[in-house]
Amino acid sequence: MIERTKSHYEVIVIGAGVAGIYQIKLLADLGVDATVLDAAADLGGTWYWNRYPGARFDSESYTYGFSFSKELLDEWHWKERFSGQPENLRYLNYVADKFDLRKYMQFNCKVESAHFDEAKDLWRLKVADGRELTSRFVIMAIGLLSIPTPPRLKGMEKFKGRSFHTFHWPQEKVDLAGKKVAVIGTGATGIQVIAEIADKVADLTVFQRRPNWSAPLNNGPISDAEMADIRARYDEIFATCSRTPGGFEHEPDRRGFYEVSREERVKLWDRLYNTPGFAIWLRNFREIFTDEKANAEFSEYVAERIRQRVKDPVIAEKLIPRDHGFGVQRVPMETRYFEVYNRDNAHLVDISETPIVEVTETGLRTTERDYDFDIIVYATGFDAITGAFDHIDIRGVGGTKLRDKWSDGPSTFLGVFVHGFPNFLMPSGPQSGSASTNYPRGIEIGVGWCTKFLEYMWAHGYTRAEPTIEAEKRWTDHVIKMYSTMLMRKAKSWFTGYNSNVDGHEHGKTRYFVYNGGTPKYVSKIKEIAEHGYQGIVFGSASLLGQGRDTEDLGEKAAD
Ligand code: NA7
Repeated sequence: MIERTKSHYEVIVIGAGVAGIYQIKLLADLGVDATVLDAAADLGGTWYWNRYPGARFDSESYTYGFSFSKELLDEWHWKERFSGQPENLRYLNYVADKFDLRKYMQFNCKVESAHFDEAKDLWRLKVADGRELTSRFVIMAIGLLSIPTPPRLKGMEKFKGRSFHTFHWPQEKVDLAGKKVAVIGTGATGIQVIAEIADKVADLTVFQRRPNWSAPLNNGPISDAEMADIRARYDEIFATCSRTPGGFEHEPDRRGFYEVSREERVKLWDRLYNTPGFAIWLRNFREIFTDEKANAEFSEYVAERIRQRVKDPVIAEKLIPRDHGFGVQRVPMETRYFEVYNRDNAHLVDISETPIVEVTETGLRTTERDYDFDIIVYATGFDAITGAFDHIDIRGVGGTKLRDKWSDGPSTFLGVFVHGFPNFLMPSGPQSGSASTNYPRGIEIGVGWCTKFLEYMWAHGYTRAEPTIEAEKRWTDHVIKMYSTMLMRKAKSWFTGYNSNVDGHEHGKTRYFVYNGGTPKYVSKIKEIAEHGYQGIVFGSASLLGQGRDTEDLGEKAAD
C-alpha cells in the first residue's frame, strides 16, 4: 500500500478505472514517481460502481480487454460474448494484481480541488481526507459517465422504501423477490435493468418519458474452443478495431444506401438484427447517420420489429420513438426487453402523458394516480463527459476555473489539453477520439500518446506545457464542423450534452463533446502533431524559475 505521508509526486492520475489502470501501468514501467487517487473504496471505475442487475458490456468482451500484454490475453478467458459487471470487475482486479499496480493506488481519496501554481509549475490538490498533495502533472482518468444524475422530483426524501440511482445500486444483494419495483428511465441502463429483473420481482412498473431505439444484443457464452480461436486471432481482431471508426470489429457497409434495392437493404437488416452487438448500428449503411430519409426507412424497419415482439399494439406504439431516428442517440442493446411488456406483472407508464408529480412516502404520484412501491430505481443517466470535471474545483493560470471556461461546452486541443491549464492531460477527454470509441481501444491510444508526450517533456527538461489558444480554437472548430452532417447533432442525448436534471444542460444548447471523425482519423492527427514536435503546444522550463521563465514555442500548424 502506498505511503499516505508522501505529499509530492511527479504525476497524479485521478481515477482508477480502465484508463487509470493502464496509465499507471505505463508510468510504473517507466519508473515514474506516480500515484492514482480514486474516490471509491476500490479500483474499477464504471465497473466498480454500476452493480445493477443486467449491467454488462455492449462491446464484444474480447475487444474490450486490454491488448498490451500477450500473456494477459493468453490467460484470461471471457465467459460471455458480452460480459457482465461482476466478471468485468474481476478482470480489472486481475489486471491490477497481475502487474502489481494496486500499490500505486489510493482509495477513498476524493479530489476536491486542483489549482495550478504558476510560480512552481505544479498542481496543488486537495483531497477530501484533508491532505494537500502536489504534482508536476495531473492526468484526468475520471470517466465519461461517472456523475449520476437522479431526477429532481419533489418529495424524494420522503419515500419509506428503498431507492437508488443505478450507479449506486447497493453492493450487498438486493432482495427483489416479492417486491413491487419502479424503474424511471429507459436509456441503455434502464433497458438492461428492466429486462433483467422483470421475472424476479412481483411487480414492475416502468416510467418512460421517451422511448429509445433498441435492438437485440444477441449475447451468448464463449466456449473453451471459441476462446482458443479468439486468442489465436487477437492480432487480427485488434487490427480490425484500429481501422474501424468506432474501435469495434464492426465495419460500415460500403454500399450506398440508394445504390441497392429495398429488398437488398431489408436482407442486410434481417441479418444485422440477429448479429451480436452494435452490428445493427455500425455495420449498417453510412447514410443512416446523415440522411433523414435513409434513417427514417431503417427506423420504420426497427419499429416493425417492435410491433412484432410486443403483443399489445397500444403498448408497442408507446415503445417506438417518434422524436428521433435510430442510431442518432446511443443505441441501448437489449435481451428480451420488448417481451417484458408481454408479462402480466409488468406495466408501462408513459410519463410524457401523465408526468410524475412527486415522490410520496409509499411510492410515486403522477398526474393520473398514486402508485405504491417497495423499491424505486432511478435509471436517469449521467452528467456526461464534462460532469466529472465540473465536480472538481479545477483552476488554471490566473485562477481561471475550468468549470467557467467550459460553461457553454468544452474547448480543447486534441481532446487532451486545455489552454490555460498547463500540465493537465486528458487521455480520453471531451472532443478526443479516445472517448468516442470502444472505450479501452480509445484508452490505449490516449494513454499511450499522453505517456509519450510526458517522456518527451522529461527528455527535454521541460516542466510546463499547454496548448496555444489558437491551436485549441482550431481543434474545437474542427470538432464542431464534423457535427454539421450528422443527424445526431439534433438529438436530445448525452452525446450532445442534454440532461434535464442538470442546470444549463437543457435541450437546444449543443455541447460538442464527441469527435465524430472516427479512430483512424484521430490517430493520424495526434500522431502527426507528435511527429512534428507537438505543434500547437508551448513548452516551458523550470531551469530559470524565479528568474523569469524560459519558454519555447515550437511553432504552429493547422490542427485540422
Ligand atoms: P441515458 O441514456 O441518459 O438515459 C436516461 C433515461 O432516463 C432516459 O430514458 C431519460 O429520458 C430518463 N430520464 C432522465 N431524467 C428523467 C426524469 N427527470 N424523469 C423521467 N425520466 C428521466 O442514461 P443511461 O444510464 O441509460 O445510459 C448512459 C450510458 O451508460 C449509455 O449510453 C452507455 O454508454 C452506458 P429522456 O430520454 O431524457 O426523456
